Amino acid sequence: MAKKIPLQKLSRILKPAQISQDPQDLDIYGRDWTDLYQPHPSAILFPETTKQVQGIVQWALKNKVALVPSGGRTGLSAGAFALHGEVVVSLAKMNKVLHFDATEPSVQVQAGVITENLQNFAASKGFYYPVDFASRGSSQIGGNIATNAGGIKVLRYGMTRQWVTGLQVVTGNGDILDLNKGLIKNASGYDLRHLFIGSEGTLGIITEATIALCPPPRDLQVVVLGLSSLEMIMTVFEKIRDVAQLTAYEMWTDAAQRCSREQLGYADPFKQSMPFYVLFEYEKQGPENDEKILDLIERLSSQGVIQDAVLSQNSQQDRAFWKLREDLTEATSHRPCYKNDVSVRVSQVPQFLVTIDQMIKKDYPDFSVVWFGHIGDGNLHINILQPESMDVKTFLKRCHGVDKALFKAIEDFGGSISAEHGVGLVKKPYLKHSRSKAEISAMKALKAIFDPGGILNPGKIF
Ligand code: 2HG
Ligand code: ZN
Repeated sequence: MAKKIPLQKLSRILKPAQISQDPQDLDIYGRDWTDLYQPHPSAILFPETTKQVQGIVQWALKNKVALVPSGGRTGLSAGAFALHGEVVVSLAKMNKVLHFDATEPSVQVQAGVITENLQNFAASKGFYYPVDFASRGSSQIGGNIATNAGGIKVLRYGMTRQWVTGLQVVTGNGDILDLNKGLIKNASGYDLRHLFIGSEGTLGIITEATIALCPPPRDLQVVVLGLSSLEMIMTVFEKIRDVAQLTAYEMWTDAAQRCSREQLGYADPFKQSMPFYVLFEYEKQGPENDEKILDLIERLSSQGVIQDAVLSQNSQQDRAFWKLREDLTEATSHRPCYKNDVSVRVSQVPQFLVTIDQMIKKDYPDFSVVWFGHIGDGNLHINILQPESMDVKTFLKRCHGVDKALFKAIEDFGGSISAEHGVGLVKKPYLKHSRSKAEISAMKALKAIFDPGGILNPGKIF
């Protein structure tokens, strides 16, 4: 890559205000939420149109400049880090809702629209955009698509991929591709749209998307359970799912609950602490169904499967319960924290978690794991806080050891090294544990087709 970046040549494409080398901007836009690296971008560009993005890519191709596409920068795998003087392309100014179609229903947006704004827009039209997670207020739809974001409602509504009916991207060749054009049925060859979803900015820069919407759920009921074992969590899941229209089934451990209490001052939902907590949410189907669910909770409580249960009484309590789960990233951010998001088949979650817990107890006795996650879809978040008595350097070194053992176990279980955060820089040494040699070489071949100059987010994924 060229050392001197010829930014002056961009003056035909961008206004001066769309190019920043302000040290504060370089620091803000050169990173995401991953806490492991120091950003070092050369400049930040703020295009406002797809044509401008195309102009930037053509300029980068000609001048051998590496580009890092950047959304809301809430990623946790360093997929949006510019470490080596790359030029960051922020989509923040491409934040318009372009078209709403009430018949389908769908909405066409620019990539920089904040996820929560998209949700609110859908609600203002009487519809619902169901992909949801704690970073909704900062993350952007383009970034959500680039990482195929999941979150808390995947159990009912699936991942971001499921909602993208049209996608506009600028490839590393400078081509503008309009993929699938909002169609529901389209059997005309390869569906390239799905290649770009989850490609972490390595094949093209997402500029616009058409997003399907759905009817909003009826009344939602939030319940928090206290449980004594993982097996019980799965038993309750199987039984509750039979009677309740679940929208979420989330879990966290007593160690996680302690972080919420100590760091955020959140009250425990129960009089005494529980080994495991589950939050489940369901869409109410009427009094008869509500009765059935309550009966089941009572029965499971009297059988000792459920230790304690509390049903939210109003929307304020709904939010307070959800915060117990959603704010765990914040509750574990007071000290350096090792984190990983992995997935295994849902039925294998207990065995996997026990395997990892045993490995850590044996090989890393001074580490204590804070587990939480979307247990209903097999996605676990493993967090380990740096022990107070350990220095950062030793901690990070030992975390590499955890990575190796964790990802080896993931391979043995046939799971994924990243369920929803992406590979980015953080997980790229471990991709081979989830993907075969043949798959990785097919991915590299695809990269060479769409980004022959290797200018798009180089060094990410592989
Ligand atoms: C969540 O589910 C997010 O809260 C963040 O995916 C997970 O901080 C984490 O490890
Ligand atoms: Zn998550």
